[in-house]
Amino acid sequence: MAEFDRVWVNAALCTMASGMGSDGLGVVPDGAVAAKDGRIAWVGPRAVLPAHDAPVVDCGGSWVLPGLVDCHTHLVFGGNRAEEFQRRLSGVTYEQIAREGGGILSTVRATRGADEDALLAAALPRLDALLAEGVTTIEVKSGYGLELETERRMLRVARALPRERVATVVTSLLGAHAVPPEYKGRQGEYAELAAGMIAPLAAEGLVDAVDAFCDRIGFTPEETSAVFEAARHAGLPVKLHADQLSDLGGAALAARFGALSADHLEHASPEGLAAMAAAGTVAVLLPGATYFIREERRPDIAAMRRAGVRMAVATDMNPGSSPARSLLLMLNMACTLYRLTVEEALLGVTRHAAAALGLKDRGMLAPGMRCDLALYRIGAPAELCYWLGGNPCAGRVVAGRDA
Ligand code: DI6
Ligand code: FE
Repeated sequence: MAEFDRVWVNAALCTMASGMGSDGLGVVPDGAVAAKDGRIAWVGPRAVLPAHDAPVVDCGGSWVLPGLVDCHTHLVFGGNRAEEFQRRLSGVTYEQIAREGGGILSTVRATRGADEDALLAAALPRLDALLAEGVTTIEVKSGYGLELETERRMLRVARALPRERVATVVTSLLGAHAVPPEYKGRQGEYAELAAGMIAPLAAEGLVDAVDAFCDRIGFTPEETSAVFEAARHAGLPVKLHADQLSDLGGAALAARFGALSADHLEHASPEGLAAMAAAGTVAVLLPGATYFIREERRPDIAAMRRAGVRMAVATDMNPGSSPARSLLLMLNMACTLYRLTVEEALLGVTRHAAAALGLKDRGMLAPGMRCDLALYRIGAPAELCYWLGGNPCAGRVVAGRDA
Protein backbone atom coordinates (compact mmCIF):
# COMPACT_ATOMS: atom_id res chain seq x y z
CA MET A 1 0.00 0.00 0.00
CA ALA A 2 1.51 3.37 -1.06
CA GLU A 3 2.04 5.92 1.70
CA PHE A 4 0.31 9.11 0.53
CA ASP A 5 -1.16 12.01 2.54
CA ARG A 6 -3.63 12.98 -0.15
CA VAL A 7 -4.57 12.12 -3.73
CA TRP A 8 -6.21 14.24 -6.44
CA VAL A 9 -8.17 12.43 -9.16
CA ASN A 10 -10.63 13.17 -11.96
CA ALA A 11 -8.26 15.75 -13.38
CA ALA A 12 -6.58 16.43 -16.71
CA LEU A 13 -2.94 17.21 -15.96
CA CYS A 14 -0.60 19.67 -17.63
CA THR A 15 2.53 18.37 -15.97
CA MET A 16 4.87 20.71 -17.90
CA ALA A 17 7.39 17.91 -17.56
CA SER A 18 9.27 16.73 -20.63
CA GLY A 19 8.89 13.03 -21.19
CA MET A 20 5.25 13.08 -20.00
CA GLY A 21 2.45 12.94 -22.55
CA SER A 22 2.90 13.53 -26.24
CA ASP A 23 3.21 17.33 -26.41
CA GLY A 24 5.37 19.92 -24.68
CA LEU A 25 2.74 20.46 -22.01
CA GLY A 26 3.14 16.92 -20.70
CA VAL A 27 -0.61 16.30 -20.80
CA VAL A 28 -2.12 13.36 -18.94
CA PRO A 29 -5.85 13.34 -19.87
CA ASP A 30 -7.22 11.32 -16.92
CA GLY A 31 -4.55 11.81 -14.31
CA ALA A 32 -3.88 11.58 -10.61
CA VAL A 33 -1.46 13.37 -8.29
CA ALA A 34 -0.45 12.06 -4.87
CA ALA A 35 1.25 14.10 -2.13
CA LYS A 36 3.39 13.08 0.80
CA ASP A 37 4.93 15.59 3.22
CA GLY A 38 4.10 18.53 0.96
CA ARG A 39 5.77 17.05 -2.11
CA ILE A 40 4.50 15.14 -5.10
CA ALA A 41 4.99 11.46 -4.36
CA TRP A 42 3.36 10.13 -7.51
CA VAL A 43 1.84 11.58 -10.71
CA GLY A 44 0.49 9.85 -13.80
CA PRO A 45 -2.55 8.23 -15.40
CA ARG A 46 -5.24 7.42 -12.85
CA ALA A 47 -5.55 3.92 -14.28
CA VAL A 48 -2.14 3.00 -12.87
CA LEU A 49 -2.32 4.93 -9.59
CA PRO A 50 -0.85 2.65 -6.90
CA ALA A 51 -3.22 1.29 -4.24
CA HIS A 52 -3.42 3.63 -1.21
CA ASP A 53 -5.72 4.56 1.66
CA ALA A 54 -5.20 8.35 1.64
CA PRO A 55 -8.07 10.86 1.39
CA VAL A 56 -9.08 11.50 -2.23
CA VAL A 57 -10.00 14.87 -3.74
CA ASP A 58 -12.27 14.74 -6.80
CA CYS A 59 -11.20 17.60 -9.10
CA GLY A 60 -14.47 17.39 -11.05
CA GLY A 61 -12.75 17.18 -14.42
CA SER A 62 -10.66 20.34 -13.87
CA TRP A 63 -7.31 20.86 -15.56
CA VAL A 64 -4.46 20.82 -13.07
CA LEU A 65 -1.17 22.66 -13.62
CA PRO A 66 1.80 23.27 -11.37
CA GLY A 67 1.00 26.37 -9.25
CA LEU A 68 1.87 29.40 -11.37
CA VAL A 69 5.05 31.39 -10.71
CA ASP A 70 5.07 35.17 -11.25
CA CYS A 71 8.83 35.68 -11.45
CA HIS A 72 9.04 39.47 -11.83
CA THR A 73 6.96 41.92 -9.78
CA HIS A 74 7.35 45.23 -7.99
CA LEU A 75 4.33 44.40 -5.82
CA VAL A 76 5.24 46.60 -2.83
CA PHE A 77 4.97 50.37 -3.39
CA GLY A 78 3.19 53.48 -2.16
CA GLY A 79 0.59 55.41 -4.16
CA ASN A 80 -0.06 54.79 -7.84
CA ARG A 81 0.50 56.58 -11.13
CA ALA A 82 -2.97 56.88 -12.60
CA GLU A 83 -2.36 60.60 -13.06
CA GLU A 84 0.83 59.93 -15.01
CA PHE A 85 -1.14 57.46 -17.12
CA GLN A 86 -3.58 60.25 -17.95
CA ARG A 87 -0.69 62.55 -18.97
CA ARG A 88 0.69 59.87 -21.23
CA LEU A 89 -2.71 59.72 -22.95
CA SER A 90 -2.11 63.28 -24.14
CA GLY A 91 1.20 62.33 -25.74
CA VAL A 92 3.91 62.64 -23.07
CA THR A 93 6.06 59.48 -23.05
CA TYR A 94 7.14 57.22 -20.19
CA GLU A 95 10.75 58.24 -20.73
CA GLN A 96 9.96 62.00 -20.80
CA ILE A 97 8.11 61.72 -17.49
CA ALA A 98 11.05 59.83 -15.97
CA ARG A 99 13.49 62.51 -17.17
CA GLU A 100 11.33 65.25 -15.57
CA GLY A 101 11.71 63.58 -12.17
CA GLY A 102 8.31 61.85 -12.28
CA GLY A 103 7.89 58.18 -13.09
CA ILE A 104 9.81 55.89 -10.77
CA LEU A 105 10.77 58.88 -8.60
CA SER A 106 7.16 59.80 -7.94
CA THR A 107 6.63 56.27 -6.58
CA VAL A 108 9.84 56.70 -4.55
CA ARG A 109 8.33 59.75 -2.85
CA ALA A 110 5.11 57.88 -2.04
CA THR A 111 6.97 54.79 -0.82
CA ARG A 112 9.37 56.72 1.39
CA GLY A 113 6.32 58.35 2.97
CA ALA A 114 4.54 55.05 3.75
CA ASP A 115 5.20 52.92 6.83
CA GLU A 116 5.34 49.13 6.85
CA ASP A 117 1.67 48.71 7.69
CA ALA A 118 0.57 51.01 4.89
CA LEU A 119 2.81 49.27 2.34
CA LEU A 120 1.55 45.87 3.43
CA ALA A 121 -2.10 46.95 3.29
CA ALA A 122 -1.59 48.29 -0.24
CA ALA A 123 0.27 45.18 -1.44
CA LEU A 124 -2.17 42.54 -0.17
CA PRO A 125 -5.04 43.18 -2.59
CA ARG A 126 -2.58 43.06 -5.50
CA LEU A 127 -1.22 39.79 -4.18
CA ASP A 128 -4.74 38.44 -3.70
CA ALA A 129 -5.58 39.14 -7.34
CA LEU A 130 -2.54 37.16 -8.50
CA LEU A 131 -3.12 34.26 -6.11
CA ALA A 132 -6.79 34.03 -7.08
CA GLU A 133 -5.68 33.06 -10.59
CA GLY A 134 -3.55 30.14 -9.39
CA VAL A 135 -0.21 31.79 -8.59
CA THR A 136 1.59 30.03 -5.72
CA THR A 137 5.07 31.61 -5.97
CA ILE A 138 5.87 35.26 -6.55
CA GLU A 139 9.02 37.33 -6.76
CA VAL A 140 8.90 40.82 -5.20
CA LYS A 141 11.49 43.53 -5.80
CA SER A 142 12.45 46.55 -3.74
CA GLY A 143 13.63 49.61 -5.64
CA TYR A 144 11.27 52.42 -4.64
CA GLY A 145 13.28 53.41 -1.57
CA LEU A 146 16.67 54.17 -3.09
CA GLU A 147 18.09 54.59 0.39
CA LEU A 148 18.88 51.87 2.87
CA GLU A 149 16.01 52.35 5.27
CA THR A 150 13.18 52.32 2.72
CA GLU A 151 14.73 49.50 0.68
CA ARG A 152 14.81 47.52 3.95
CA ARG A 153 11.19 48.43 4.69
CA MET A 154 10.05 47.22 1.27
CA LEU A 155 11.89 43.92 1.68
CA ARG A 156 10.49 43.45 5.18
CA VAL A 157 6.98 43.92 3.78
CA ALA A 158 7.75 41.34 1.06
CA ARG A 159 8.91 38.94 3.78
CA ALA A 160 5.67 39.62 5.70
CA LEU A 161 3.43 38.63 2.77
CA PRO A 162 3.67 34.83 3.30
CA ARG A 163 2.65 35.34 6.92
CA GLU A 164 -0.58 36.92 5.64
CA ARG A 165 -1.28 34.67 2.66
CA VAL A 166 -0.39 31.14 1.57
CA ALA A 167 2.33 31.55 -1.06
CA THR A 168 6.09 31.50 -1.49
CA VAL A 169 7.63 34.96 -1.83
CA VAL A 170 11.15 35.40 -3.20
CA THR A 171 12.79 38.82 -2.83
CA SER A 172 15.14 40.82 -5.05
CA LEU A 173 17.01 43.90 -3.90
CA LEU A 174 16.73 46.51 -6.67
CA GLY A 175 18.69 49.37 -5.11
CA ALA A 176 20.06 50.29 -8.55
CA HIS A 177 16.63 51.06 -10.00
CA ALA A 178 16.88 54.85 -10.44
CA VAL A 179 18.96 57.76 -9.12
CA PRO A 180 17.19 59.38 -6.16
CA PRO A 181 16.71 63.18 -6.23
CA GLU A 182 19.34 63.80 -3.53
CA TYR A 183 21.96 62.19 -5.82
CA LYS A 184 20.91 64.07 -8.97
CA GLY A 185 24.01 64.53 -11.13
CA ARG A 186 25.97 62.03 -9.01
CA GLN A 187 24.76 58.77 -10.51
CA GLY A 188 28.07 56.97 -10.04
CA GLU A 189 28.10 57.81 -6.35
CA TYR A 190 24.57 56.51 -5.95
CA ALA A 191 25.47 53.28 -7.77
CA GLU A 192 28.20 52.76 -5.16
CA LEU A 193 25.69 53.36 -2.38
CA ALA A 194 23.32 50.82 -3.98
CA ALA A 195 26.13 48.26 -4.14
CA GLY A 196 26.86 48.98 -0.49
CA MET A 197 23.27 48.15 0.54
CA ILE A 198 23.66 44.53 -0.49
CA ALA A 199 25.81 43.24 2.36
CA PRO A 200 23.82 44.69 5.29
CA LEU A 201 20.40 43.75 3.89
CA ALA A 202 21.62 40.27 2.95
CA ALA A 203 22.95 39.84 6.50
CA GLU A 204 19.43 40.55 7.75
CA GLY A 205 18.11 37.69 5.60
CA LEU A 206 16.05 40.01 3.45
CA VAL A 207 17.59 39.37 0.04
CA ASP A 208 17.29 36.29 -2.20
CA ALA A 209 18.76 37.93 -5.32
CA VAL A 210 20.09 41.27 -6.56
CA ASP A 211 18.56 43.11 -9.52
CA ALA A 212 19.49 46.32 -11.36
CA PHE A 213 18.11 48.51 -14.16
CA CYS A 214 20.68 48.84 -16.91
CA ASP A 215 19.34 51.30 -19.46
CA ARG A 216 19.76 54.84 -20.73
CA ILE A 217 17.39 56.08 -17.99
CA GLY A 218 18.90 53.57 -15.54
CA PHE A 219 22.50 52.58 -14.81
CA THR A 220 25.45 52.09 -17.13
CA PRO A 221 26.93 48.64 -17.76
CA GLU A 222 29.96 49.64 -15.64
CA GLU A 223 27.80 50.69 -12.69
CA THR A 224 25.70 47.56 -13.08
CA SER A 225 28.84 45.40 -13.08
CA ALA A 226 29.96 47.00 -9.80
CA VAL A 227 26.58 46.18 -8.22
CA PHE A 228 26.85 42.61 -9.51
CA GLU A 229 30.37 42.26 -8.11
CA ALA A 230 29.00 43.24 -4.70
CA ALA A 231 26.25 40.63 -5.08
CA ARG A 232 28.81 38.00 -5.97
CA HIS A 233 30.79 38.98 -2.89
CA ALA A 234 27.66 38.45 -0.76
CA GLY A 235 27.06 35.07 -2.43
CA LEU A 236 23.79 36.19 -4.04
CA PRO A 237 22.49 35.43 -7.54
CA VAL A 238 21.73 38.33 -9.87
CA LYS A 239 19.08 39.25 -12.43
CA LEU A 240 18.80 42.31 -14.65
CA HIS A 241 16.28 44.71 -16.17
CA ALA A 242 18.06 44.62 -19.50
CA ASP A 243 17.65 46.37 -22.84
CA GLN A 244 14.09 47.56 -22.18
CA LEU A 245 14.33 51.02 -23.79
CA SER A 246 17.75 50.82 -25.47
CA ASP A 247 20.46 48.24 -26.16
CA LEU A 248 23.31 48.81 -23.73
CA GLY A 249 24.40 45.19 -23.99
CA GLY A 250 22.46 44.24 -20.86
CA ALA A 251 21.69 40.72 -22.06
CA ALA A 252 25.38 39.90 -22.57
CA LEU A 253 26.29 41.57 -19.26
CA ALA A 254 23.72 39.44 -17.42
CA ALA A 255 25.11 36.33 -19.11
CA ARG A 256 28.67 37.28 -18.13
CA PHE A 257 27.61 37.25 -14.48
CA GLY A 258 25.70 33.98 -14.86
CA ALA A 259 22.46 35.82 -14.05
CA LEU A 260 19.36 33.78 -13.26
CA SER A 261 17.44 35.96 -15.68
CA ALA A 262 17.55 39.01 -17.91
CA ASP A 263 14.19 40.70 -18.13
CA HIS A 264 12.34 42.86 -20.73
CA LEU A 265 14.87 42.52 -23.61
CA GLU A 266 12.85 44.48 -26.20
CA HIS A 267 16.13 45.92 -27.59
CA ALA A 268 18.45 42.98 -26.87
CA SER A 269 20.70 41.92 -29.76
CA PRO A 270 20.81 38.36 -31.13
CA GLU A 271 24.40 38.14 -29.83
CA GLY A 272 23.26 39.07 -26.34
CA LEU A 273 20.50 36.47 -26.49
CA ALA A 274 22.94 33.80 -27.65
CA ALA A 275 25.21 34.64 -24.70
CA MET A 276 22.22 34.21 -22.38
CA ALA A 277 21.46 30.79 -23.84
CA ALA A 278 25.06 29.69 -23.30
CA ALA A 279 24.98 30.92 -19.68
CA GLY A 280 21.58 29.37 -18.92
CA THR A 281 20.14 32.83 -18.20
CA VAL A 282 16.34 32.83 -18.57
CA ALA A 283 14.66 35.54 -20.69
CA VAL A 284 11.79 37.00 -18.69
CA LEU A 285 9.22 38.51 -21.04
CA LEU A 286 7.02 41.30 -19.72
CA PRO A 287 4.37 41.95 -22.35
CA GLY A 288 2.34 44.08 -19.93
CA ALA A 289 5.12 46.69 -19.99
CA THR A 290 5.43 46.60 -23.79
CA TYR A 291 1.70 47.12 -24.01
CA PHE A 292 1.31 49.72 -21.28
CA ILE A 293 4.08 52.07 -22.39
CA ARG A 294 3.27 51.34 -26.05
CA GLU A 295 6.83 50.25 -26.81
CA GLU A 296 6.99 49.50 -30.49
CA ARG A 297 9.98 47.18 -30.35
CA ARG A 298 9.25 43.56 -29.49
CA PRO A 299 11.75 41.20 -27.94
CA ASP A 300 13.35 39.10 -30.67
CA ILE A 301 11.51 35.86 -30.00
CA ALA A 302 12.81 34.23 -33.19
CA ALA A 303 16.40 34.84 -32.03
CA MET A 304 15.54 33.45 -28.59
CA ARG A 305 14.13 30.31 -30.18
CA ARG A 306 17.15 29.95 -32.45
CA ALA A 307 19.56 30.38 -29.54
CA GLY A 308 17.53 28.09 -27.29
CA VAL A 309 16.99 30.66 -24.51
CA ARG A 310 14.36 29.57 -22.01
CA MET A 311 11.53 32.12 -21.93
CA ALA A 312 9.47 33.06 -18.88
CA VAL A 313 6.44 35.36 -18.74
CA ALA A 314 5.65 37.62 -15.78
CA THR A 315 3.43 40.56 -14.84
CA ASP A 316 6.14 43.13 -13.93
CA MET A 317 3.32 44.34 -11.61
CA ASN A 318 4.41 47.93 -10.94
CA PRO A 319 2.68 51.31 -10.81
CA GLY A 320 4.41 52.88 -13.82
CA SER A 321 4.93 50.56 -16.73
CA SER A 322 2.75 47.55 -16.02
CA PRO A 323 0.00 47.84 -13.40
CA ALA A 324 -0.92 44.25 -14.21
CA ARG A 325 -2.71 42.27 -11.54
CA SER A 326 -3.36 39.28 -13.80
CA LEU A 327 -0.77 36.72 -14.87
CA LEU A 328 -3.38 35.02 -17.07
CA LEU A 329 -3.79 38.27 -19.00
CA MET A 330 -0.01 38.28 -19.51
CA LEU A 331 -0.31 34.83 -21.06
CA ASN A 332 -2.67 36.26 -23.62
CA MET A 333 -0.44 39.28 -24.25
CA ALA A 334 2.63 37.06 -24.66
CA CYS A 335 0.79 35.12 -27.34
CA THR A 336 -0.88 38.11 -29.01
CA LEU A 337 1.94 40.69 -28.85
CA TYR A 338 4.97 38.38 -29.06
CA ARG A 339 3.40 35.42 -30.90
CA LEU A 340 4.47 32.89 -28.29
CA THR A 341 2.85 29.49 -28.71
CA VAL A 342 0.51 28.27 -25.98
CA GLU A 343 3.16 25.78 -24.96
CA GLU A 344 5.86 28.47 -24.69
CA ALA A 345 3.55 30.79 -22.74
CA LEU A 346 2.54 28.09 -20.24
CA LEU A 347 6.15 26.96 -19.76
CA GLY A 348 6.84 30.66 -19.16
CA VAL A 349 4.66 30.83 -16.05
CA THR A 350 5.67 27.43 -14.68
CA ARG A 351 8.95 25.63 -15.39
CA HIS A 352 10.88 28.51 -16.89
CA ALA A 353 9.56 31.02 -14.35
CA ALA A 354 10.81 28.76 -11.55
CA ALA A 355 14.19 28.62 -13.30
CA ALA A 356 14.24 32.43 -13.50
CA LEU A 357 14.13 32.40 -9.69
CA GLY A 358 16.65 29.59 -9.32
CA LEU A 359 13.95 27.33 -7.82
CA LYS A 360 14.47 23.70 -8.76
CA ASP A 361 11.65 22.28 -6.66
CA ARG A 362 8.62 23.59 -8.58
CA GLY A 363 7.17 24.49 -11.96
CA MET A 364 6.45 20.89 -12.93
CA LEU A 365 4.23 18.07 -11.78
CA ALA A 366 6.84 15.40 -11.13
CA PRO A 367 7.83 13.22 -8.19
CA GLY A 368 9.89 15.12 -5.63
CA MET A 369 8.54 18.55 -6.65
CA ARG A 370 6.60 20.64 -4.15
CA CYS A 371 2.93 19.79 -4.36
CA ASP A 372 1.85 23.28 -5.52
CA LEU A 373 -1.17 22.94 -7.83
CA ALA A 374 -3.53 25.24 -9.69
CA LEU A 375 -6.94 23.88 -10.76
CA TYR A 376 -8.84 25.39 -13.68
CA ARG A 377 -12.34 24.93 -15.06
CA ILE A 378 -11.43 24.94 -18.73
CA GLY A 379 -11.84 22.56 -21.65
CA ALA A 380 -8.24 22.75 -22.87
CA PRO A 381 -4.96 24.40 -21.76
CA ALA A 382 -5.12 26.93 -24.63
CA GLU A 383 -8.06 28.56 -22.83
CA LEU A 384 -5.63 29.88 -20.21
CA CYS A 385 -4.06 32.00 -22.96
CA TYR A 386 -7.24 32.72 -24.88
CA TRP A 387 -9.74 34.42 -22.57
CA LEU A 388 -9.32 38.13 -21.81
CA GLY A 389 -10.55 38.59 -18.26
CA GLY A 390 -12.60 36.28 -16.10
CA ASN A 391 -10.97 33.81 -13.79
CA PRO A 392 -11.26 30.07 -14.40
CA CYS A 393 -9.17 29.13 -11.35
CA ALA A 394 -11.11 26.62 -9.24
CA GLY A 395 -8.56 26.05 -6.49
CA ARG A 396 -4.96 26.26 -5.30
CA VAL A 397 -2.94 23.71 -3.41
CA VAL A 398 0.28 24.81 -1.71
CA ALA A 399 2.71 22.21 -0.36
CA GLY A 400 -0.05 19.60 -0.48
CA ARG A 401 -2.72 21.66 1.30
CA ASP A 402 -5.73 23.61 0.04
CA ALA A 403 -4.87 27.29 -0.02
N1 DI6 B 1 11.47 48.68 -15.59
C1 DI6 B 1 10.20 48.44 -15.31
O1 DI6 B 1 9.41 47.96 -16.04
C2 DI6 B 1 9.93 48.86 -13.94
N2 DI6 B 1 11.22 49.20 -13.49
C3 DI6 B 1 12.08 49.12 -14.48
O2 DI6 B 1 13.25 49.39 -14.37
C4 DI6 B 1 9.01 50.05 -13.96
C5 DI6 B 1 9.14 50.88 -12.75
C6 DI6 B 1 8.20 52.06 -12.73
O3 DI6 B 1 7.93 52.72 -13.74
O4 DI6 B 1 7.76 52.38 -11.62
FE1 FE C 1 10.39 45.45 -13.63
